[in-house]
Amino acid sequence: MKKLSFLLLGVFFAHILSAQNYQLWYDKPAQKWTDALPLGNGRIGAMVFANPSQERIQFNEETLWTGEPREYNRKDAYQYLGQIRQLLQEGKQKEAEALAEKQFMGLKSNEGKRETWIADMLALKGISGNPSQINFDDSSWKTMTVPSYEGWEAVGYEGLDGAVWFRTTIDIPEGWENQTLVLDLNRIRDYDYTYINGKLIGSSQHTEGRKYQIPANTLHVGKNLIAIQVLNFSDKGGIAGYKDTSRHIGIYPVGQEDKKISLNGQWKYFIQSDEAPAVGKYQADYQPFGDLYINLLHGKEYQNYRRSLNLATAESQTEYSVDNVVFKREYLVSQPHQVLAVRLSANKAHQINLESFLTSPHKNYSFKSLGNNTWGLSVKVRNGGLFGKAYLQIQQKNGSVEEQAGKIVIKGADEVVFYLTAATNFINYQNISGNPQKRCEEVFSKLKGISYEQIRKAHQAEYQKYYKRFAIELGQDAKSHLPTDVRLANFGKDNDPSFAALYVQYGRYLLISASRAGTQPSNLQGIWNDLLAPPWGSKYTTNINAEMNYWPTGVLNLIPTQQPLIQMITDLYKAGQTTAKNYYNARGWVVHHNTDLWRGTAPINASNHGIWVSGAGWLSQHLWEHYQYTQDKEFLRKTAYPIMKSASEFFVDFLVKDPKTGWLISTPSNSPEQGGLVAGPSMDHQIIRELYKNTIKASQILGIDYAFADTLSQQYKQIAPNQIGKHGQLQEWLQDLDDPQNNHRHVSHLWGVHPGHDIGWDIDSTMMKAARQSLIYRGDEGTGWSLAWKINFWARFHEGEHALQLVKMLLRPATSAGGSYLNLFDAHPPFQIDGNFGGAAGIAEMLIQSQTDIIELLPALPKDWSEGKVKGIQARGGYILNYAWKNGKIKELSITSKESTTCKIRINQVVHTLKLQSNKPYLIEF
Ligand code: FUC
Repeated sequence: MKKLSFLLLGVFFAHILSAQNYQLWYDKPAQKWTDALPLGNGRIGAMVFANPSQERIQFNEETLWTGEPREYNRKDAYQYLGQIRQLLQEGKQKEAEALAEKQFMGLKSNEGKRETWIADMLALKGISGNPSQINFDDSSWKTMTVPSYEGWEAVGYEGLDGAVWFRTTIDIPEGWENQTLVLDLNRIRDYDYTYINGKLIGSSQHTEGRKYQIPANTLHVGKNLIAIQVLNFSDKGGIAGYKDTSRHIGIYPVGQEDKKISLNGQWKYFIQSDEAPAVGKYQADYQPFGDLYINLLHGKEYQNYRRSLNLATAESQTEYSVDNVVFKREYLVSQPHQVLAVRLSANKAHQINLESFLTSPHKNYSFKSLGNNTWGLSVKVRNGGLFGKAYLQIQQKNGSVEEQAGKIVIKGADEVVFYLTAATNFINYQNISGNPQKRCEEVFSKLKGISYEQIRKAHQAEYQKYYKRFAIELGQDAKSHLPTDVRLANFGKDNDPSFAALYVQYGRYLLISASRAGTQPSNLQGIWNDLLAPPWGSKYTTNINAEMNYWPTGVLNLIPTQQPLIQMITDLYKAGQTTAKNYYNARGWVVHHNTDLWRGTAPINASNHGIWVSGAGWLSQHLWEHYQYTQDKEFLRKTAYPIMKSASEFFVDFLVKDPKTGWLISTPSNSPEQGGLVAGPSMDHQIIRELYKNTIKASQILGIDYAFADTLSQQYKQIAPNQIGKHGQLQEWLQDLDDPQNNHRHVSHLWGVHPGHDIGWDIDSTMMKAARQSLIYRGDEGTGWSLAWKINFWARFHEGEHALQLVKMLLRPATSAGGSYLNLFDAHPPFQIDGNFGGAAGIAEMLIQSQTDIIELLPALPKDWSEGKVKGIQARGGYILNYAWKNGKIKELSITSKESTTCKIRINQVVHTLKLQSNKPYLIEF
């Protein structure tokens, strides 16, 4: 090793930044939402479909959710804690869960009057005649495709909850009249009243498994009428049939399913009511806002199509030609100017002719002109207190703008720029008295006299403040001439390391776009959501997903994007104190397995997985990590420590002594999200140990609270330790219950390997081996986020080839198993953004680790990545590193420390001790 001159190294790394031109690009427009390209400024999110004749930009404003500030906690839940614990200790899990379900869950939002509404629907309110009867005239009814597994949402009825009648006919063949027949409808959401030839033959309130025996003499040879009244209260509705769409719904003689006459097809339908009574919900859902449509009035045939997203500039672009005119669209969402901007231009004058309008999936919306080339979209969510406004303004060069039949019509323009902003009445989780109109007006008043180019420049400068902190190259960039969907399809078989580098930068891009200072944290879908009933409410799941979203922040040099998470933790620290008191009569704060915009902290969903007590412990780790990477003592003193201390106080009060082992255990709780309600899941103990360890260290650094730190040290030693079970595995539970066949997506008991550091090669290699064995039993397959987590585990085991195998599984085209959609959004499936962030962080974990007191360079490098460079990668302790490697060996390295210190670093298998001066790069060549 020799020291290198700064100049040389500068030259060496200079090109890595300039050469970085990571783009997602395609040679065809988006068909599906998950083909569209995402843009965002942390607050406004946009999905660009880029169809030549009809541009659709679906957009979000991150504070539009259902719900409103309300009480989420049961006041007296604590009274039942002792009984629940006792039942668990006696091995009566089901009884404990039943009691907890009744007395220990959070409070739901108000229910509507379901009985009255059902009675009205059954009495045929809102309908003339009786659709169940043969002689009913349905000639004016429309048709719908039946079944639709994803609900009538999937066939054009987004947001519909209510009562819908369906009618169809079936021809019964000769010989079936005397047989017992089965009507197989399988899944209907939620209730059905099913009639054949006017006679009620079945009704069920269970979603799954409808198979009705048809009474004799109900059907006759020839044409028969089937009429079904479906009542749906929330989420997906209608006749859903089978998930395996090759299985049809239909009728068959008992025992002869192979003779089934299919009922799949177009059915007549009529919406009797779209006002289903509200369903009580534990937590709220993130909502879509609206869609900007721009219909281009040019020929339909196009050539030379290309749409792209440039990660270095956070801009999307579409180009194509129609009748020898080249059309171009540029799109960005600006943080400094708080607008989505779309510029349309052409290479010939007067070519832009279009119609445009805003629309929304919310039932309650309106779109109207506000004068001065400005239009407004108003939306109001159905279940809750939030409403929003989006303002659209148009600037054009030449041509004319007018409004015709509710559409903006532009003729003969050379160039058109659309500016869109949006806001809601949300101020914070306790206050919804904001004025969205005023917020939109303020944004637009700041656009006066400013050109698109100025907005673009300011946008790039602001975005690049974050993006350019880090750069990466893996191998040669040999495949970027291929469209992204082709690279995705080939990644598993090709050696395309540069695609993994692009994926890292895409993860950083998504995080910057979803999480800027002053905004809400990235939720399950970042800020991108087109559904009124998104999967898992598109909220914050704290038993892995919310945390995974922020794994890249330290190592990939995006600390500023953590601010929204830190703000949410600060809110939860307040909200969670009430829950700690009401449920556990404990000091401190607690968060169970989910939270939402309203900072719900009480248990939700069901007692078998909703009562998981370690959310605050895990979230507190992010505060400590923030300090680790920044060495910001003010942050530690003012923000992190009080919250960490309070989280620790909760566990000091909450942990109980297990009468059998004498250890301190966490009870009641759960090992997410399996095994039911238990006493003492390993994950909890790992999280609590880590929390205590970090809180003790923080108190030492700050020189405060020694007595409290001492209490934590005493308890630390008594917490149930990690244990190795009979299969050589790390036990997931206090008892040796693990099933080696269990391939559940959660791998919670390995929390101590990653993201925690309760288990490690440096701590106890026997325990590390047991953890590795558990991961082998669990298998590689999993949902998107599970694959991403496993990259991180294999990196921590120092097994680069296995980690790469998981990278390849995450970067495979989405199927019913986890992977990636065409726009490289992570597929759980469905879309869930955590895998993008966990995957990017996992790749970083293969290139650097710093959870021990030695920084490890290239700890899990696979052979295919034998050459590469990183610039601006971070290590705990306040270090920023640039390094390059060839043949798997570090060649050049520069390391800068925030403080003057001595640092240990493993380079090419050798540990070096470096004396560093604050902010002075230390340069080495090998
Ligand atoms: C947990 C996971 C699911 C999903 C959901 C958002 O419930 O078990 O897989 O990620 O969160």
